[in-house]
Amino acid sequence: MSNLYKIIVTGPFNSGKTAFISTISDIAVVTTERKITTEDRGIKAETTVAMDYGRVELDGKVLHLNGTPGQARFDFMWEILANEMNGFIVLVDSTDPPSFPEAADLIRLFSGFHDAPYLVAANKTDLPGAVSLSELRRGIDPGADVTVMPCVAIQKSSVRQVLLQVIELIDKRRSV
Ligand SMILES: Nc1nc2c(ncn2[C@@H]2O[C@H](COP(=O)(O)OP(=O)(O)O)[C@@H](O)[C@H]2O)c(=O)[nH]1
Ligand SMILES: [Mg+2]
Repeated sequence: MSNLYKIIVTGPFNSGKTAFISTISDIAVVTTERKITTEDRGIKAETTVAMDYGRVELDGKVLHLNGTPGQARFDFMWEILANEMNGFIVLVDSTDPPSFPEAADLIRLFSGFHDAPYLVAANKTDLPGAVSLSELRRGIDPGADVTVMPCVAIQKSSVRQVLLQVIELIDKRRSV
């Protein structure tokens, strides 16, 4: 089993994606420009996307974390990125119910591209305005089998918990 995990960290604007990656990354988080190339009927198309990138080693496993940019462009470039990923985390700001529909859209978008394991991280649960996990689940309605877990992206132990959970989902998938 490979010890390399490519994970997308997505979520609405201000949900905590950059904080999540910065808190845990072993390297300084960089906003990288990535060149993405696709080929359709022999014609190569290339574009550059900017995304937060971090890397962390957890229990001997190497995780590459790619945070989607604030204003995600919902086009085929995301599909290409998604296709090389082993799993997704959808971060949601628990204090911002108006952002829940966008989180639901992101779940549909990324899970539609590629059948990779994912979970929903209910972020900012340390703040007084955070709604309960069950309210957040009702607002996003990800399906009964999808894990929704609390998260505080500015706390390393919390980010670690979320990542270990995603690794478990990916390993389960890899072993079947
Ligand atoms: N209290 C608290 N603040 C958070 C948490 N996660 C992110 N933030 C703050 O929320 C704001 C937006 O976070 P950021 O990572 O920039 O969101 P992004 O747009 O998804 O990259 C920043 O001021 C963060 O410090 C959290 O779990 N708890
Ligand atoms: Mg950001």
